[in-house]
Amino acid sequence: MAVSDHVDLATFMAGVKKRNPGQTEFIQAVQEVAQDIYGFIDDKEEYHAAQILRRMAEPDRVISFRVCWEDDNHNIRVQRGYRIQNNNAIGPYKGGIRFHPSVTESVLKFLAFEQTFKNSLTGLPMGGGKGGANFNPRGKSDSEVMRFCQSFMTELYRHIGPDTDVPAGDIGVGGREIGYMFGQYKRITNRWEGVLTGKGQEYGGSQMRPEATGYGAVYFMQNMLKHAGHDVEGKTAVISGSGNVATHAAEKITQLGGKVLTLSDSGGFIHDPDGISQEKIDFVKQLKTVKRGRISEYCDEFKGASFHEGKRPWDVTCDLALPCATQNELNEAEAAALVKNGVQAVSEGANMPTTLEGVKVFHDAKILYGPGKAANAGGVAVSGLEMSQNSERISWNHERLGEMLTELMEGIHEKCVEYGEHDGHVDYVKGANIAGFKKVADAMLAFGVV
Ligand code: NDP
Ligand code: 2IT
Repeated sequence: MAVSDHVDLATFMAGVKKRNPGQTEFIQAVQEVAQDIYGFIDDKEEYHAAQILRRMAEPDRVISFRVCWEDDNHNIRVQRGYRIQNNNAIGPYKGGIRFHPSVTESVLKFLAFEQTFKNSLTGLPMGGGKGGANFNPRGKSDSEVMRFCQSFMTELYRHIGPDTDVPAGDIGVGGREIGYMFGQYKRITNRWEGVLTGKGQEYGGSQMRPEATGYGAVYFMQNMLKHAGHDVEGKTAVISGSGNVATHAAEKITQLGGKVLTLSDSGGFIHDPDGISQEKIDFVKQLKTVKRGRISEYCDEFKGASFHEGKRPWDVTCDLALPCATQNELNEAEAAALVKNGVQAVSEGANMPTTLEGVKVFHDAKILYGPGKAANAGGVAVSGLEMSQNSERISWNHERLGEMLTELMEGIHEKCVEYGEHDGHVDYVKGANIAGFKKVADAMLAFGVV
């Protein structure tokens, strides 16, 4: 009989900090999960005895590699690439690839850890992984991006596969980059298979995948509001970011009769009191994915709007807030400003956009707060559907996928309510953490000591 190692939360976290020195984002993500899981497993000795949480917080594999490429001026450039394979208990590793100068092992480990819970919540058979590189696509030519993507895949291909690990997009990785990487994988392996998701419609991509994360985050918000007896219609929304997630979140809020007031990028935010209509959203999509310009250019086009350089949008009074840019973009003071100005619901399109202190402000104020691992799971859920379509060599239509996304987000909301509701209030963080944990943990118990 194994001797139980039933350490308390503080001792557990001290161990995580000691084993991952300086990895602040990773430690933050584990802390946020561990505080809920400790409450849940308090009377469940089997999880302690099998060291389940400790095993989940130790990635199965951290792969790090050199990515060498040549820029347009024939300079040789060297970047660091990664793939973190966190946990494959319930399915192949699955999660995006991020190209951004801020990418470090800590950032990708936090994302792979979060992804494990998120993917479990979808109910689909996907484990958790994440990858990326400290490559900055901004200002690079298409051929530079292509050469970088090809070099990145020249190492990555040996670690992935449709039943092993299936990457997708994330910050700095959209349709263009996925195309270059898929082409290189196919060239090296001579296999056409569903090894990446977020592919173009012409070569096995799923309908609804581009929209899925942003739409899903709004559906999650809609579900939270509905559960509390409210609706999106007629409400004002503040959104950060202006990439894939932000623009599609803005689109769905607008379609549901809400009014979007802001969008942002790393240079600042734009505030449009008239509301960011579909026509304006289309302009932003074109600006960001084709022209690859800055959000400040919005104000040259639409005169009623103002640009706030170097600022984030959380001081703008609103009913709904959707952080859709990056981690730790909403701090304690900003959360307090939102609450003071009467925000009703926050739905996180980004991963861990709110600091631990900010989350506490939302928690104490008892507002409707949907954490990223639940609220933005629509993207990876439709990625899971893309994998199914590729395996079956068929494709489903837009309408069918739209219905499936709606149902998946309802299912995730229900799981959060099941594990997070207490005295008429839903703690969505707790609900998401426990529901996500339980499925992976029970699968790990079934495997014994591996
Ligand atoms: P994009 O690359 O399409 O857009 C990213 C946006 O965030 C840009 O507006 C970018 O501005 C801004 N941004 C990035 N880094 C920073 C920063 N350090 N400070 C301020 N703004 C920043 O990425 P996505 O829309 O795909 O991703 C946004 C978030 O959503 C990320 O947290 C991602 O992990 C998460 N997510 C994405 C999913 C997907 O399917 N794509 C699925 C689930 C979550 P700039 O152009 O100035 O860099
Ligand atoms: O954070 C995320 O869930 C993503 N970037 C999408 C992952 C995926 O595999 O579609």
